[in-house]
Amino acid sequence: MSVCRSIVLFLLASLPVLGACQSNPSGITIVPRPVSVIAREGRFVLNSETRFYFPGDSPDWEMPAQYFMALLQTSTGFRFTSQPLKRKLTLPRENAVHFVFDEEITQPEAYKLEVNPDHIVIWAGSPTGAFYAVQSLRQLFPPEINSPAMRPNGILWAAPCCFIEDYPRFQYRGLHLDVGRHFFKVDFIKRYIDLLAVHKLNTFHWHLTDDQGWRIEIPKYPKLQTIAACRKETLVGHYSDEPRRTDGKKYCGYYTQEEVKEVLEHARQRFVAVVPEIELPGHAQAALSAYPELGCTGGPYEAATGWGVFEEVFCAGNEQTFEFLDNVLAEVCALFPGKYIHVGGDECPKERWKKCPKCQQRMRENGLKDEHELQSYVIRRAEQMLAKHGKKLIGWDEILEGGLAPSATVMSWRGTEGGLAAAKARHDVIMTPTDYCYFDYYQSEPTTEPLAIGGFLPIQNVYAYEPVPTELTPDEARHILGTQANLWTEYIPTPEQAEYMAWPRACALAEVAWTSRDLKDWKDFARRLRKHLPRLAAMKVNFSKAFFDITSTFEHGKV
Ligand code: TNX
Repeated sequence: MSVCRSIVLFLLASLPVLGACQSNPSGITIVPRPVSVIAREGRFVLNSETRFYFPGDSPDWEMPAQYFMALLQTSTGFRFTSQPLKRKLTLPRENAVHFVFDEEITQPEAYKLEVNPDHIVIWAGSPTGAFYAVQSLRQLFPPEINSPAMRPNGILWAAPCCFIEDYPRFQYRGLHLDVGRHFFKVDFIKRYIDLLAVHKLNTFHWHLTDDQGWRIEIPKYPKLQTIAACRKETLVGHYSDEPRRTDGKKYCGYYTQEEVKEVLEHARQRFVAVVPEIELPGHAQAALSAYPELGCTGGPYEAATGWGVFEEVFCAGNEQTFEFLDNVLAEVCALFPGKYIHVGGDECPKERWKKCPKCQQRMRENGLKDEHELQSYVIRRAEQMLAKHGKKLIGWDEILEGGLAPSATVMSWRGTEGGLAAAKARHDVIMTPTDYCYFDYYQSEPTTEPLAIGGFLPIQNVYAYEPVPTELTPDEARHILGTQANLWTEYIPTPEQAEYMAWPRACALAEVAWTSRDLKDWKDFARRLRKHLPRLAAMKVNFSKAFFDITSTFEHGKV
């Protein structure tokens, strides 16, 4: 192509795009759906001579470029060269992928992407946007590009020419993993984060402590590692099964601080924020097994071996509890660079507090009228502990019950009411209602599925989710930061099964979180997902095939 034509195309591509909502009948099948995709004639073919250029004045810009090159090199076997450039790109070079800083793109996660027959250009206002452009771009190549091993020769590494403009609907796009009920090793956590990033999800909520195990090393409290990280055995079958059976096998696991740092670095390179969760004042039985003086009765306690909600919680009348929480949260704040720390707050039975003289005294001294207010007192103190380290508190919607802590962000899980009330009170909200966001629920006919907790959440229900309740005024709606799906692991003992439950439902969640509301369309999503699943297959993801049951039923007109 002539230099002149390159310049003209380059300028053309920089013009605002008309018809942003145009449907996209081409072979371009990106998930989540971008704001605008314009298919053009021709294709770009990647080969061993392709070069990569990125802005040379910030190390962060090298990250998306290196990420993309590593991905391509693994599957194609090509060895590429990259080169930092001065800020302004004057002329796109031939057979090159250019990462270009564009100061006019002010939304930090937005990008523009142009594929031409002889070059590719990614424009973004920040490396994050460039990273998301890479995630779209990889979906233009054959699915084998995602392979973790080199593919045999003979694949034409071609991407169709197009111009894409894109930015997210919500700033918070999360996926959660419970490592308390079952423990997942660092390699799997990294892979989980990889898959989040592929789908432009930007937050990993790491549920690190629960009744059945404490999974993060806190050097100041070594018994959290030697005692609280283990349970003596695990329930077999469903928790409602009679008679109750256990496996008799000790079950242990925790992450060292070094391992946590390794995960955090991995997440940083994928522009994923990690929100750690330290459960308080409920779901604390494992912690109490190590430090029984923090419970109302003094114990003894042991980490739970089955599932459910347990009465043994942190004692809210005991000042030692607050000292412990302050020290633990200080270590957690020091380790995790993000702005949020999740402190749980859910499912905290109040039986112990009702009978505990210290708790009752605390209530009298502080003018708290009931145990719900005592729970709010605990959360408020946790908020102050976090504020010392410049962090913000997130809690499950139970934190509303005795009055909200002043700047708490609410994760609404028991339906949307909690989120609604919090947004009306001008608190930030993350929507994660069970009916749409609980990936521990069955996704297909239970008799054909591995044992799960119950419920029924097929992928089309996930897709149908609308996170902003209609009751909110536009001003209140601004407090809905986004949405998240949760993967509770009572019935998910292995990495394979965790993937099975998460994918492809998380593809639907990603589209709910990323794609503009007016572009959401189940039929179009289903068409793209059919093309997307081979990409997940190339990544060796153990995704569920339940989607095919649903779509074939749809196509045969039975639903
Ligand atoms: C409720 S969601 C819980 C979890 C369980 C989950 C099972 C939430 C804040 N608490 O402890 O694992 O249900 O679906």
